Amino acid sequence: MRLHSSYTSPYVRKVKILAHETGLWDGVKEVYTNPADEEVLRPLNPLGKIPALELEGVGAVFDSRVICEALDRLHRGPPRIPADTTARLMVLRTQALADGLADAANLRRNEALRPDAQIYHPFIDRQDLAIKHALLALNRVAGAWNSDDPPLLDQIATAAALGYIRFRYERLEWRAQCPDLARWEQRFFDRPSALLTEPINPPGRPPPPPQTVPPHWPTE
Ligand SMILES: N[C@@H](CCC(=O)N[C@@H](CS)C(=O)NCC(=O)O)C(=O)O
Repeated sequence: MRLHSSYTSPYVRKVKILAHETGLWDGVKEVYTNPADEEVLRPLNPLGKIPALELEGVGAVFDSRVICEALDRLHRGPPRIPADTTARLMVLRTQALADGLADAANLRRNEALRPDAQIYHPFIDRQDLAIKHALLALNRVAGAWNSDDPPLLDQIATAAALGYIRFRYERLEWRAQCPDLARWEQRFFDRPSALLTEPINPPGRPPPPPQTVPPHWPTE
């Protein structure tokens, strides 16, 4: 399996954590692919996004949700997306929430990195609201997560999104409002699968410029 990957993507990290947790990582060849590389990525994923996984007998699989579904069928341990309908929908719902948190964080960052005069502040405010309410909603489910059980895809997706918030918005103060999520975070990020997949600034590239609109926790 070849995984087209990057150093910072939360969606790539979700796939990588799942592969580590399920013992599949040794069978994955990670290839750092620049999404702007039209020749490599576009034929695999017409959307030009990573992650994309090249899978024998299937071809390229994308996006991260489909890749996780594929990986969950390839290992022999307990499934990380439950078969039972209710449990499955609950896990997939939380995955969608966590992915949406990553989406909002990503969109906000791209907007905030524009030149000052071009930034559309209502768009940033809207993403900040999504970030706040996604974190509060994840806090409501995190209280029931037991760290002794193998993590399901809801926890894995949450770790990937939260890891992105930690990486890009270190100064965002969310933990006091989300104590259950903060407690779970402390335990999950000690797992080897989390430690081995920490995002880093791409080697050899200058660090990203500071954001002109600092992240904030909306009061409304
Ligand atoms: N829903 C997709 C999101 C993937 C995504 O947005 N990837 C970003 C990197 S974090 C990307 O490749 N962006 C490049 C582009 O849009 O040109 C997934 O879960 O895989």
